[in-house]
Amino acid sequence: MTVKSALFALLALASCTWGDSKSHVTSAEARLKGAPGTEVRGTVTFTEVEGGVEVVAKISGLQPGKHGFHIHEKGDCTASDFNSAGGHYNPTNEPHASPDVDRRHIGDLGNLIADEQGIAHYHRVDNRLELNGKHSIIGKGLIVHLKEDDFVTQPTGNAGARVACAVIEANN
Ligand SMILES: [Cu+2]
Ligand SMILES: [Zn+2]
Repeated sequence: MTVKSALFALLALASCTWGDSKSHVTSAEARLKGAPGTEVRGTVTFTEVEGGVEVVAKISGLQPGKHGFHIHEKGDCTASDFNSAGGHYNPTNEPHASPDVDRRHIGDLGNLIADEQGIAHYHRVDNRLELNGKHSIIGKGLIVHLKEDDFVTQPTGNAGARVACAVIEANN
């Protein structure tokens, strides 16, 4: 075990021991529901790893091309247009941006890229996502958009309609 991984394990343990009585969440899942008239489906997993949270997704039924992919502030997919999920998850009050810059919404995950068959694979280890603590993503919404996130337009990235929605649920 390296010093870094030992420290990570200790920190993870400490945040459980000293936090509330609930167990420390180490993974979560979001099962997407497509908007009416679409066939979008897929599962997204979130796993705590050294350096952040690993996000893995395989999503089908998309139009070929790029689709904005964000965590939104409310885990509520009840409205048919999924506007019930609110805006991008942004508890640190930062501008909308690419996931690869420091100042961004915590929920900014960039774009899914669907192939000619409408299937998108996504993999990222993200250093801003957390499964525990006050900025936890558990219980938040996950949205796939019709259009590409331009990383510039505030506060949405101009990604258009919401074609799929999920609630991020802890596995443990
Ligand atoms: Cu969004
Ligand atoms: Zn954003």
